[in-house]
Amino acid sequence: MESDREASRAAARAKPLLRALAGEAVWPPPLWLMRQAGRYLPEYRAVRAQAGDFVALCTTPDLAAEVTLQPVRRFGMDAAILFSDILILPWAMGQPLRFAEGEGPVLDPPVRDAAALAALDTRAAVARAAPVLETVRRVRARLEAEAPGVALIGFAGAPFTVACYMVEGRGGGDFARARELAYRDPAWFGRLIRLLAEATADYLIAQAEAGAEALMLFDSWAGLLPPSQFRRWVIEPAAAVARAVRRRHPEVPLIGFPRLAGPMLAEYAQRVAGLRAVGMDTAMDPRWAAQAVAADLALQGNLDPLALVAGGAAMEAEARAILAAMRGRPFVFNLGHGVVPQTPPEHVAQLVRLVRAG
Ligand code: 1CP
Repeated sequence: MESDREASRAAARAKPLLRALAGEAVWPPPLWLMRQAGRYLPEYRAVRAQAGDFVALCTTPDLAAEVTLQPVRRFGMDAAILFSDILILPWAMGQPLRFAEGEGPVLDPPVRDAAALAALDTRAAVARAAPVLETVRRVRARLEAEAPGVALIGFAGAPFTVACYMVEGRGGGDFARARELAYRDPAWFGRLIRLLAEATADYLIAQAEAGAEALMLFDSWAGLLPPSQFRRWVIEPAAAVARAVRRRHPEVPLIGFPRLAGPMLAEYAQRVAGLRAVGMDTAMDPRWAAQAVAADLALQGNLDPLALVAGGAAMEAEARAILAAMRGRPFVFNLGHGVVPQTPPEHVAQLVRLVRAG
């Protein structure tokens, strides 16, 4: 038993991603890509066709575990990210979700009043998400057996971004209705945000207990907010989620990603206590982030997904500039946003070779 425990501690120490998140300037840096599983991979499209719809894929542990592992197998990434979606949590709280072909996610009916809020069942959410937690267990077991240096990342959407989709009922726009409601009825919007912060913390804690070794909070639409609203709806809820997760699992590092935060990234990194890393989006200057964010916090990012589509010398120059800006500090190489469907898989392999060469 004791030697088992020591072996697992040694394995954790040997995982480059976990070392970087613990504040070590691992070089060459660990690497994974947001949306590394997805339509740009033929093996993903094959499983997706087998699953039928996207929610079925996310809630069928065999298939979700398989697509989670595909990019790790093909490219040798340092992390697997659970294959799921940020909208699985509202779905698990009882808001019907579908992914219409070519149309993106639809949450119908939208949540816009007190009655809709009261109808959400936050207590049942973790139980309804059981298939996702089973995927976490299976992926972790497979990684331990087949790729012991690879860490498993669990995730959730941050309350503001998830609230945007719940209020609007769909993606694709600028979430004007949700942002207006936040001004018009902050008491109501605040109740939705608080409810989401609690459910998100419970959901992340459950993922950690199922075997996730790091957790990421995606706030994709944080950059739509002015500073006053950013503090209230992005920083405060992230701090509440981080506090709750840390109380239960101080050993599991949390990565925050307030996309398009611009200079507010510095305040976010400073005020969300307990974060181990912050994500840089495509628009962020890594040289600015390196001086704006504490030296013991890891930075993650931020190659333009379209440079990855282009590949070749242009991509290499962009990736090298990021590496040069990050050298000497804890860093995780990633994109500034998710891999897009038109990305040639060979360009991902080219990027992995370049980053591995340091
Ligand atoms: O196969 C398909 O057609 C579905 C496409 C797809 C995929 C592969 C969607 C629909 N979601 C996902 C997986 C996904 N989503 C992951 C899996 C792990 C990985 O990274 O490999 C993750 C982490 C997400 C997170 C997610 N979903 C975010 C946050 C990150 C980001 O991209 O900003 C957001 C905003 C969503 C919502 C969503 N889900 C899917 C789409 C097309 C969208 C965006 C809708 C919009 O335009 O607003």
